[in-house]
Amino acid sequence: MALREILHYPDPRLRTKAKPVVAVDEVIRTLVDDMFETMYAAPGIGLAATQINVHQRVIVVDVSRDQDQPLCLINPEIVSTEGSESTEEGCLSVPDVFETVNRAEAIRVRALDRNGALKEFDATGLMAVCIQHEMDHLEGKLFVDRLSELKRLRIRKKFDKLQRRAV
Ligand code: GNR
Ligand code: NI
Repeated sequence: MALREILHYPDPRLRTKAKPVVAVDEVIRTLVDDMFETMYAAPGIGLAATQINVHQRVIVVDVSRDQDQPLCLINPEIVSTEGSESTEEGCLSVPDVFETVNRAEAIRVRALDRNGALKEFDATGLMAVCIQHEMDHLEGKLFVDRLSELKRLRIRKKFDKLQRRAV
């Protein structure tokens, strides 16, 4: 297992659209293991492969309090949604920014597991929020894209400033 480096906003690689996984093989299982290690170390409740510069449709999630309920979703799809809810979100790729985002309240998800078996299940609460947040990453989308123009500009300025200071 290995820790992988997490890309930070406004890195243009975070804008890459991920490709479907063609075969759930040992290479993918190693990727999944590394993603869990990286997510738990951060620590975070979810991670998309996009964030470690791997542009394949793989996400990992663990919203349990004790961080002992790992969930790996390969080629995830949202087959239906219900309601809407606002939750304060953060992102490992956008450090120290927390803003309220509106998303579907309940979702039905279809995905392959780490053995390549097709699963379908319902998610609500933080699990639903996190899966939608991770699936956005696979499209090259960040939670800041879902904020008002004013808030997004403010965040962009802050990171541009930080980056200028780093050079
Ligand atoms: O660790 C994370 N916490 C979080 C909190 C509220 C809504 C979404 C998230 S996901 C985030 C980890 C991350 O950036 N995943 O892409
Ligand atoms: Ni994120």
